[in-house]
Amino acid sequence: MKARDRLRIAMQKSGRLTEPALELLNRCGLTFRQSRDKLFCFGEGEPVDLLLVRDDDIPGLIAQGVCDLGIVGRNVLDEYRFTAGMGGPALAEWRPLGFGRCRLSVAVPQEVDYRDASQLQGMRIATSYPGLLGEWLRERGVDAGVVTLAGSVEIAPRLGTADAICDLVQSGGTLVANQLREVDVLLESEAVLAGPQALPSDERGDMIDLLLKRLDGVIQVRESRLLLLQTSRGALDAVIRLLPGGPQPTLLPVAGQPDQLMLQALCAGEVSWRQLEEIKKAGAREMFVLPVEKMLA
Ligand code: PRT
Ligand code: ZN
Repeated sequence: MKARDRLRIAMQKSGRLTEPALELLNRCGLTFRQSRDKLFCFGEGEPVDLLLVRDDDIPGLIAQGVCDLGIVGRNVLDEYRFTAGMGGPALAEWRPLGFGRCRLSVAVPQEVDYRDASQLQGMRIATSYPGLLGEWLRERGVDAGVVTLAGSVEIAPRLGTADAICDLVQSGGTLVANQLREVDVLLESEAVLAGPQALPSDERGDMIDLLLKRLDGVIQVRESRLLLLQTSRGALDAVIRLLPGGPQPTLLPVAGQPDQLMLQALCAGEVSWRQLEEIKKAGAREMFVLPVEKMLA
């Protein structure tokens, strides 16, 4: 096989997305031998290699055709579209991956009153996302100064170099520590599988197709929960009405208790404490929520 007959995926070399991205690829049956410089990882079983780079470089590598796919934050992908990638080949978000969740938000000093974006008029806003922020301000007809910083955006208001910031927020702890208040969300972000708009029409297209199918299976299992509970026959309808979405539940008799049933339901997504409490109120007991390891329908 010639080198470029192999699929090449770009991912973050060292950062928040590295571990979960590798774990996801492993779950898809891909394993890698790391090279000594740790830039390139050769795929062992399948013809899929990894390029380990800074996350900011990933969209460009896909646009240039150096890599076929990339695992990157939506924030980075969308920022690229409005800056370096403008006018270049369009990139697509192939799948949301469910990790690296955060949001790109505007925050102002705690004492500043904020009702809507119009109050940012004439302000200086520090950010590492000038493309996304500029677009957001334009859509709202707000004329504000965008101060582009590579990092430590959150201290700009205290230093007097900006009046507000636009940065990634996860727990909100960084904002609180810097006496800032989150006031508007520009983008809900998570890691995504990014690629070109259209699949290549050669073997690599088929490999991407195969990888997407495995990925869908892995994501579906990861988000599935098995709910087990006991209920009386009388309460069954009420209990079933409260079950989170998923296929029809399975019912089994309980030995020695003809009025009782054991119910088993596959749920698409997390089952919250509140949902459990509601189901219990409807008459269920002995409830268990279990993760699903593998699934073959
Ligand atoms: O070296 P390289 O350029 O590859 O790494 P990096 O430093 O640019 O990226 P890294 O590893 O910090 O983040 C990679 C991606 O993780 C981001 O592009 C986001 O898609 C995602 N992500 C998820 C986050 C966060 N959560 C996050 N909390 N990226 C950054 N943060 C920072 C944020 O900038 C702020 O400083 O954490 C702080 C806020 O966190 P809280 O919890 O205090 O709100
Ligand atoms: Zn980065």
